[in-house]
Amino acid sequence: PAKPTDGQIVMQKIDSTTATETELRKKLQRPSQKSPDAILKIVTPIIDEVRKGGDKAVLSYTHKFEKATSLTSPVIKAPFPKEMMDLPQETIQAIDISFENIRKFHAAQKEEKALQVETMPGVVCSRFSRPIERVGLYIPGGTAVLPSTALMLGVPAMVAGCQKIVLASPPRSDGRVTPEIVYVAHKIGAESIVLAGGAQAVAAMAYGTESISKVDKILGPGNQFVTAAKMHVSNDTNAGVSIDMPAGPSEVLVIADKDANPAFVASDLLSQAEHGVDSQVILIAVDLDEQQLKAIDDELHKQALALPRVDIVRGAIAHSVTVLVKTMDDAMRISNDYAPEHLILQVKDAEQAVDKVMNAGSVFIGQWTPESVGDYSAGVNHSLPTYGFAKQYSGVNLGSFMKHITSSNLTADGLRNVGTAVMQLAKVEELEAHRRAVEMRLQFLDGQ
Ligand code: HSO
Ligand code: ZN
Repeated sequence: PAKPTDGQIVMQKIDSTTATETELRKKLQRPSQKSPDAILKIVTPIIDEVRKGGDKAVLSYTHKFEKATSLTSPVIKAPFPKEMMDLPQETIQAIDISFENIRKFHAAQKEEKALQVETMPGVVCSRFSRPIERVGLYIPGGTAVLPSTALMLGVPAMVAGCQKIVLASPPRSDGRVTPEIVYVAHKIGAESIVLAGGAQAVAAMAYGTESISKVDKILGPGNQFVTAAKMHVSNDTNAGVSIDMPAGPSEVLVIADKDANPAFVASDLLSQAEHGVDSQVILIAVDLDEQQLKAIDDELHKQALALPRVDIVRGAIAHSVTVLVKTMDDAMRISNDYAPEHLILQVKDAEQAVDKVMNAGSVFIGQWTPESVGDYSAGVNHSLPTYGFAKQYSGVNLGSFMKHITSSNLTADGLRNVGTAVMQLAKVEELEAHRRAVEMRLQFLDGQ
């Protein structure tokens, strides 16, 4: 297999037809994360400080970590001043278009009416949904500003009908929030923007402070400190807060066959690689010959060198890999086992291949669908399960901002029909009050 040579930006290769399962698994392992215990040791005292010290504690962390020493309040409340969202017309338009597409796609996820089933004559079970009342949306700072993440979390929260939407994002060192984020906050009707990042922002929203509203659920991606803090507060029954899903570094898996354009394939791999040195990109090459593989390698190298974030790309590519397979079935099997956050299908019958997708956060079908369209504007959500969690989690969707409530409604006949089963099971469990609650009513009916 080719090794990254001097300066050459190239992915390692593994031939699945000669490698063992174990070798393949090893190559496809995600870059390892710091131990959760080590992170928790750093995060727990910060959470405790915020619980005790409220606004003052949050502010002092922001002074320290964000160097935003001029800041005098850890939060700004709506209505946000116009001058905080001063943006070029093209940016406003881009946000507006994306907002509308995301709104449409998530509005279509609404369940119009309650589900109702008569399980036995006179026994009616229903299920209906209600919005989570207060949500906290974490928008990471770091190496890139991410107003798109504010859209991906904020628009579904708005569509779901959450009454209070709190955004949190680390301010720049001048104490300001990115104007694009303020504009999105304004459009989704956010109540406030917490000017803090990391564990301190998570703790502030989980417990509330004098001026920061407590929320019921915290969503959004973040670094290992944010993730650890989210896990910590969601485990604290006193906080009464839940979270969306465990977050890890971004990843993409591209399946390409002879039909794929090498330049397009390389561009998709690179758009995910530029997110961070810990990102991982996988190419599954279906029955490509030496020349076709080289064409992709050459494109990757050439395009990477022309990128402003080439250094980040180098880091990501160093633990990324090309897997050679013979058939589309092999490709799908490996992909389903890896469970990528993003799956890109640049193959002949891309639409048909979708039927075989078992595990993936979001799928991008065919050569005209780069991942970037989903990252920003198509309408699908970009807050997706990483690190193999696509095996058991869905990405953020309308349902992430709602909960289901069930109800039962029985007539007298309904109770007569189901009562015997209830009484018998209560007897088995030796819960006499349960049994009598039914028996008493049935006797009452008999007496009528
Ligand atoms: N690809 C990222 C989302 C994103 N891309 C935000 C650009 N901005 C999620 O994995
Ligand atoms: Zn992206």
